[in-house]
Amino acid sequence: MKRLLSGIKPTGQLTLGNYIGALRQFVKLQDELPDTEFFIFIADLHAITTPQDKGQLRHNIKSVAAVYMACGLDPGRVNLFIQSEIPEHVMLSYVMESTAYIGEMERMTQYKDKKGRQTEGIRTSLMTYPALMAADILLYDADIVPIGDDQKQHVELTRNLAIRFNNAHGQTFVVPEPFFPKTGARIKSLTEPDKKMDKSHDNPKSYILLLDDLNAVKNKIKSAVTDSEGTIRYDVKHKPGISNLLTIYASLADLSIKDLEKRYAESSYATFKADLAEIVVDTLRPIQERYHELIKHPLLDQVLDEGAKRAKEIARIKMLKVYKRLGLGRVK
Ligand code: ATP
Ligand code: LTN
Repeated sequence: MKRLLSGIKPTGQLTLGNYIGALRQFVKLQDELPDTEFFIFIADLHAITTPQDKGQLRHNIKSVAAVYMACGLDPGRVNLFIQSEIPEHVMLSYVMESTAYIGEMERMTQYKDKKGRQTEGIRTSLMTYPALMAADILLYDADIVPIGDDQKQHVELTRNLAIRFNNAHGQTFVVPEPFFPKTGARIKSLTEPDKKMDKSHDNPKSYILLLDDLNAVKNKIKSAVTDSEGTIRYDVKHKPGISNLLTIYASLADLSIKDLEKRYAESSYATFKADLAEIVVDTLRPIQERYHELIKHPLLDQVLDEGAKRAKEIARIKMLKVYKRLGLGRVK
């Protein structure tokens, strides 16, 4: 049976970008790939590459798990678990650090971006983070890794590390394939449409949170930055704002951007934005309702316990194999 794996960091509340680029894809794939076992996890160890408040982090971990389920992940189909509950992630991460070169880590665009935004106290783990991500993937022999555009380089590095390790020590890891959504792999900020919509951004108007108040959502869409041309057409270079809104619309309504351009050929930005606001609100309303039921329900802990149990089974065996291949300890 093939395996699919992906993770999300609990570094804040999830955005519409996370939903379109990640969560929605997982839900679709769970029906499209019936013969694939799913591993979806909350990457809490990745969160501490930057400072976190302990209480907030604890809340976010459960909250992200509840959001996953509220978006339609079926606990009968998916192993949902918390990364830090499986110590093998850290064990394999160290092995990956001992497989990767420093130059490879320093070249990662996300590291360079994040380092640029912080002035002091940049943690070592911010740089070595792709080794942990490689470990997350290789531990479970994942064949398919659905991700947004920003994670492409990390999966490419994971493939290189798997190949390097296999060549040096014998066949140990499956070389994973990334999987990108057809539309919406990179939803942009509503205020700066040349940048990614990002939950760690300072300006709340730049992102839509899945749990945002629905009136606030409408206002954020109405005040989204566009341009002065007045025609609704897709042109990322000259019209990044409208192009981003078209992408959000097309993804949520399952329509093509071409169809939307035709439909709104004679319309104003205000009409287009009002329709989009309705679609976003109609998408978020049922997710929010299910979320508020789930976050208090004991089912959530049961699902996370079962997910951890299955993950542990696989991770333990893989780690024994890796240590043996490397000649560590007394494992024969
Ligand atoms: P941070 O801002 O803390 O780095 P993030 O949202 O970039 O967080 P995650 O929450 O771990 O990072 O992202 C989870 C998944 O959501 C990843 O697969 C990522 O590619 C996808 N994703 C994140 N932001 C967007 C976006 N704006 N558009 C499309 N997909 C996105
Ligand atoms: N690095 C990713 C989250 C992540 C992930 C993974 C995604 C951690 N481990 C393994 C896919 C597979 C991010 O920041 N979005």
